[in-house]
Amino acid sequence: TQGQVITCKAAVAWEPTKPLVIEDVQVAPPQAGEVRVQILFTALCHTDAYTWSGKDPEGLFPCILGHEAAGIVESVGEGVTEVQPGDHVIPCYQAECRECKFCRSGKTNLCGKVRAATGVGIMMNDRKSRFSINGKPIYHFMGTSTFSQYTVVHDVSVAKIDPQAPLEKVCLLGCGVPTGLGAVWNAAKVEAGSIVAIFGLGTVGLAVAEGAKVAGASRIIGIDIDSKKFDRAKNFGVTEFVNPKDHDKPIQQVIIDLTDGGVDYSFECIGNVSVMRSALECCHKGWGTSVIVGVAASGQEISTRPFQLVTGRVWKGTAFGGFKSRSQVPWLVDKYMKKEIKVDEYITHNLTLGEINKAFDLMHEGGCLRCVLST
Ligand code: NAD
Ligand code: AHE
Ligand code: ZN
Repeated sequence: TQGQVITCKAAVAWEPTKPLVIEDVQVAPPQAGEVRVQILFTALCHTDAYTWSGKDPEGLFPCILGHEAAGIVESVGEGVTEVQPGDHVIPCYQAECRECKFCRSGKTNLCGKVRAATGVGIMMNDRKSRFSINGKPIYHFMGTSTFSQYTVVHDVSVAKIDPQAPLEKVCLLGCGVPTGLGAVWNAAKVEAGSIVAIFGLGTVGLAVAEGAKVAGASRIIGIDIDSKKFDRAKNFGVTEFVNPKDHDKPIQQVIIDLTDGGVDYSFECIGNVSVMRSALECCHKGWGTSVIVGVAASGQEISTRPFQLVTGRVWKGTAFGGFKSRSQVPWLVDKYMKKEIKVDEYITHNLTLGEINKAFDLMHEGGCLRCVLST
């Protein structure tokens, strides 16, 4: 198949909110600096649902969504040296070129090399899509488009991993789990003994809990409006639960009262701007740090009294948990193989690519964390 167009099945989002359609899609061969990957397993993340909803200012249609996956390199374009056909890989929506201003700064995991293209659903080389249906181009998404049996990604957007690792599990290391762990380890740098509050106990929030437990946090307070989330969260390290619906007071006041003045670190893992405010304001005066992880819709803005920051609270955010993707995803896979981090426990459902609309429906049910699709 090398050098040839591959026709395969992919789930196409033709329009916001309209059910995805499994189509025969033509996937062009990889050009210079590109890699064609056979996707074997892909999970769904709430960011896919967010873009599908039409609320993502970067959402373009028709497109192939999906960004949490694992597969095998099918072929590589000219000049690609770091991966070869047969390599097991995880596509990385946050690239790492190791050459751009961002990568060289040592201050961020964001990479500038291909971001301008991945934000508008095309490849850098010729500013075109590699996906088409009978000649009509279909946009890429986040530089990954994993809801397809084959995809084309930039070489800076693919991490080579241990071939022994089970792809049906480690696909989760493409987004949600690293995001939560890294929010704790890289963005907040939680110290042993800290008090932590987590708003939202989905996959990302539970991975924050796991990261905080590993970091030695003394109290891990989980906040969710769905009390059904609480039992499971204990297994990920959450020590106390608060449902805002059980209280008349603002949730930040409830947390402040519980913690003698506020928490050391808080994490917003929902994407709700009013919860982001609560998460900041439940932090302790003088040092409390709040990390925004949730993705809020287009047009939404955060606010607080500047006095909150004047008196020492810190507001920050993180993408992919601050992990440098190509360097650190293989390290996370190794940690999973050594049983130092959980992955299997976040997988609550397994379906096929053909059942993707059912998988999106499942996301809105409280019991679902990650649903892994086999392609
Ligand atoms: P999820 O929907 O599984 O989890 C969200 C949780 O928040 C649910 O348990 C829900 O019951 C709870 N919730 C909703 N409204 C609430 C409220 N007002 N107060 C308290 N709890 C509330 O989602 P997820 O997959 O864990 O993702 C969480 C967010 O993180 C999403 O916005 C997603 O887009 C974003 N995300 C960001 C990054 C990043 O790099 N920054 C990476 C992955 C996901
Ligand atoms: N396109 C959205 C922003 C979406 C967003 O913030 N994406 C996160 C990853 S979420 C993964 O589930 C991210 O990495 N952001 C940094 C980046 O470079 O995109 C919008 O609102 O415009
Ligand atoms: Zn995601």
